[in-house]
Amino acid sequence: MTNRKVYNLVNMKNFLSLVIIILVTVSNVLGQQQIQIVDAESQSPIPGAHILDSTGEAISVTDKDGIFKIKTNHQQIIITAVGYENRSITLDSSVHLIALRPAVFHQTTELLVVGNEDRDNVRSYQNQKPLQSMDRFLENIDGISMTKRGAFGWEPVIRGQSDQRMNLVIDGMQVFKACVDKMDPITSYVEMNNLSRLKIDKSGAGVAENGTGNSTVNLITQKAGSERLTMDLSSGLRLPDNLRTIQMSGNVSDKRGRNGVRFSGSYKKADDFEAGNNQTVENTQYEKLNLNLNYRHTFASNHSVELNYITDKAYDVGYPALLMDATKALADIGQLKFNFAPNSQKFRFKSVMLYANAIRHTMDDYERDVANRTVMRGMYMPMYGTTTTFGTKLAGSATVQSHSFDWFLDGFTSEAYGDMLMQSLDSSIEDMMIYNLDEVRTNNVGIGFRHRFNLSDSILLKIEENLRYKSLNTLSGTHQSFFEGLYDRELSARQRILPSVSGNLLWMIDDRWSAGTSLVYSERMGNHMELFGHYIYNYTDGYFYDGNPWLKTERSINTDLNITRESGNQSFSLSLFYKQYFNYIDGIMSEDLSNNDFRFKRYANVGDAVLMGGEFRGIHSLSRSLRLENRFSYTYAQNQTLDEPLPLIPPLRGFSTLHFHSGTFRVMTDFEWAARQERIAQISSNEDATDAYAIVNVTVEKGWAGDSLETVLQVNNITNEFYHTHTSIGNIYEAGRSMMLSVRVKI
Ligand SMILES: [Cu+2]
Repeated sequence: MTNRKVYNLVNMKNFLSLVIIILVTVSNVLGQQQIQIVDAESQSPIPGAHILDSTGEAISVTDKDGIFKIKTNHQQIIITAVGYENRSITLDSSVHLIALRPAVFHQTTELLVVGNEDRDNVRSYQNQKPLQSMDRFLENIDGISMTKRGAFGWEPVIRGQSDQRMNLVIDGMQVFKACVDKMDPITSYVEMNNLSRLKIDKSGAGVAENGTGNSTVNLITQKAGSERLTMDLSSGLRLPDNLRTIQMSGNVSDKRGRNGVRFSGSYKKADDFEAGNNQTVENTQYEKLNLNLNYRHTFASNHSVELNYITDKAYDVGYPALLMDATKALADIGQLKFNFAPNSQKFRFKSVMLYANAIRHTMDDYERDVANRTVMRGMYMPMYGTTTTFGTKLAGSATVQSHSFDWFLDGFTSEAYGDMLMQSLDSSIEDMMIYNLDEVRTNNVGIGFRHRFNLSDSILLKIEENLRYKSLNTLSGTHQSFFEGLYDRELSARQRILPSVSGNLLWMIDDRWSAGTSLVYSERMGNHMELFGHYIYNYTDGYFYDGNPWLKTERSINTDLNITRESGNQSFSLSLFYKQYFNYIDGIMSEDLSNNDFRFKRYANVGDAVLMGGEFRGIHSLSRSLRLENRFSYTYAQNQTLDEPLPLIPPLRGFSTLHFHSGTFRVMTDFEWAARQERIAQISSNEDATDAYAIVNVTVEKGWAGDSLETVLQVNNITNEFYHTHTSIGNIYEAGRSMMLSVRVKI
């Protein structure tokens, strides 16, 4: 080797060392890592978030893109931002993105009820019990009541508003009932073992996403996880109604967690139940099968694709409050969703979803004594209904001139059909077919925006707006000419542009107290039944209803106020609301068509209505093993034009639960009560007053072998109270004392 070569090599070594030294120095000085803070739900950046060290000292704050820079030498930091839950994290060089979960109160009356996760969160509801039905679960949430027509398919009502005045969606998907008598509320398509979270927006302030400004319940289903293999099996028997249940769910995934499959299934069958007077309530039996399959693939780029399918079959469902029973109710609900990995581009997609669902419903009165009933005497009237819906939902965020906002696009098209065959017992009278809905098509497309403004360290303002185009039409010539004849005018597709807007102010007074207020303006076009329904029997007032395609849009303004206090082991929340409706849509009598046997109403804009009330919720940890929850809700609702209460409004009611747990032994005692309801509708409906009641339920759970085996004993209505709720149509009595034993195995 020549000297020159040795010299060069030494030089090269020095040079390399120098490069390494420079690189190390640069990475120490400049190499502060850039980390972005984003919203866990929308993935949009969170500006103004504070980064605190482990002593609580502020060390940085995020810029308008949610970005801050920090040395990543394994230090512990705490991130705080208005409207989000604090998050503590240990930094290392792999951390580039931190997602914050929106606080429970970030929408003043938005409530996130945890279905199957986080059992020990002071903010979450604990009233969930294994093998509880979705109906019971919903009924115990403050501000929600259930309209009942027997043992099955209760219809949720938020703050006195149901059906067309609220949004009920599954993973954000629009699903329309196929039964014109509302026997098939879509809550029945998600079983408790497939529920991840229940997102309840009581005020409807989340208009960007909900599209309407209506109160919203979103049933969020469980998705495939990265667990290699888990399995959960349970089975139970309840007496005296012989409810038999078998449920299973499981998850499998490959080693790297890139492909995951989750499946769940349940089968239930029940006979007639007994009321508190030990009498059997006829026609309360049911049988139901539900299956769900979810597949998720995560790409190397961290984008992911999900495929979800739900099928639900209910057979022989008795409806004691109605004229007939459901013989078959079928639902197929499918969804394909693409989730984009978070990035910091100026315009970005969060998710794109395509969905389709088909609901079919068959009901008849072949099991009923039609010769001796008061309505539709002397004839059978089997009915069939179907809805088919296709839709898409897109979500993302964008930054325009340093202003960041979330955007939502939503579109669907749905077709509804319903018929009724009248078969007279008198064979000389020919059968007659009536079309309740014939090729009635709903088209909807909407765009929504959500803006957040941090007015100060502790005040967050949220503005949301949505603009929708909705059209309703019937493609059937005969159905069209029926309405043209009834109203004596020419009918074309009914279409509307519907704006809705909300403002939401949140004030984090200190680290325990927060207050919020919101204002929502909303416009609603009548739905397919209100515009194009024909000869639809309403069980609450005994009238047959005809639609009115020329209804004006119903408008509403909702204000609400919320105060929440949360500390380590106490939390309480008080919400008050006031909602004013204009052009309220309801049925009015049409004397020209009515006679002694058949009484008819038509949908019309009847004037103004007002709803107000509130909810209180308190959760107290009394000791390490004792926890008390108290909930109350009250709604006052008045039809201002008729000057009488609106129908089917629950009275003051409450729910208290005492939880005791010691190791794997748990006892929950519920005390459920309602005051007497004397505010009844007698002009627009034919309600009667309902007495007060109180019942006690006890659940005892014991885990064995490290909680992998669990036994549950549930005794409901211990005192065998004979009662019914005000929202039970036809005053059908509730179940008396019942006892259920179930076993659950987790692998
Ligand atoms: Cu039905």
